[in-house]
Amino acid sequence: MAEVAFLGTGLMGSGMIEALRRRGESVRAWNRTPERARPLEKLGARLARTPAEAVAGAERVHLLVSDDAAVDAVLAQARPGLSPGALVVDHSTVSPAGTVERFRACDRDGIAFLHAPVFMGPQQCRDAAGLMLCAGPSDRFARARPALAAMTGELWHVGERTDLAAAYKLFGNALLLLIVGGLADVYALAASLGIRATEAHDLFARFKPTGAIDYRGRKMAEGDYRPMFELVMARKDVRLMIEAAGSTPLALLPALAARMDELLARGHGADDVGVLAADRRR
Ligand code: NA7
Repeated sequence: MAEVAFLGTGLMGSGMIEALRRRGESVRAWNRTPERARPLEKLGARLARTPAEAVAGAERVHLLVSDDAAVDAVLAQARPGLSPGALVVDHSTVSPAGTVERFRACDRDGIAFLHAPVFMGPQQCRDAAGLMLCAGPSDRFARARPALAAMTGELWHVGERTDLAAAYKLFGNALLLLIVGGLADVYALAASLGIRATEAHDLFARFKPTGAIDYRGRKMAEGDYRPMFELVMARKDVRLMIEAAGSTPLALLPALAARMDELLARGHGADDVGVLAADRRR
C-alpha cells in the first residue's frame, strides 16, 4: 500500500485521515498546531514535525487547510521533501485564480498537482460519503482515481481546466448559503407574523422549492424566460413579504426587490422571474 502524507488535520483533514487509517493506509500527518494532530496517533497515523518530513517518501500527498495563503505556505514548506513523481492533491476550498497560479507553479517545479475540493462535512470525511470534485490533467486524474474514489461517495473529474473544481465549489456553496439566507428571511417574516420558526419550517416538509433548481434553473441557464411565473407577479409577492415583515430586518429580499425593479423598468414585467439572470449569464 502507498505511503500517504496528509497536511492539515483540522475537522475535515482529521476525518479523512481516520478513514484512510480504517482502510489500512500508511499515513504520516502534519498540522501547524501539533496538539491538534495528536489524537490521530491513536488511530495509527505517524506525526511529522514539518511538512517536508511528512511528505518524505510519500507517493501521494493530501492537503486540506483553510485558504489560498495556507495552501501556498504549506506547499512551499513541503517542497524540499517531495519525492519525484509524488502526486499532490489539494482538497481545500480556494479561489479559482489562486488555483490556476498554483497549477502553473507546480508545473514549473515538476510537481504533479490536482485540485479536489469536496462537498463533505467532517462526518462524511470519516464515512467516505458525499461528493469530491477534481480538476486537472486526465492522465494525472486517472492515476489518482482509485485513491480519491475510496475517500468519498461520488468522485467527479470536472475537466482539465484547472480552476473548474474551485469554481464549481463556489457555485455549490453560493447556492447553499443563499438557501440559508433565504431561510433566515422566512423566519424573520414568520416572527413578524407571530409564527414560530419551527412551525414555518413545517411547510417545507410538504412544499419543496428546491425543484426550481432543476427546472427553472435549466431554463434560466438556457436564457428561456417564457413566463410560468411573471416577474410582475413575483415582485408583488416580494412586496407582500417586505410589508408583512414590518420592522423585522431581512437579509436577501430587499436586494431581490431592487433587482426586480431594475428589470421591470426595462420592460421585463411579462417575462418569467428567471429573467433575473438576464445579462448575467454566458
Ligand atoms: P479547520 O478545522 O479550521 O482546519 C483548518 C486547517 O488549516 C487546520 O489544520 C489549520 O491548522 C490549517 N491552517 C490554517 N492556516 C494555516 C497556515 N497559514 N499554515 C498551515 N496550516 C494552516 O477547517 P476545516 O477542516 O473545516 O476546513 C478545511 C478546508 O475545507 C477549508 O478550505 C474549508 O473551506 C473546506 P491549525 O490547526 O489552525 O494550526
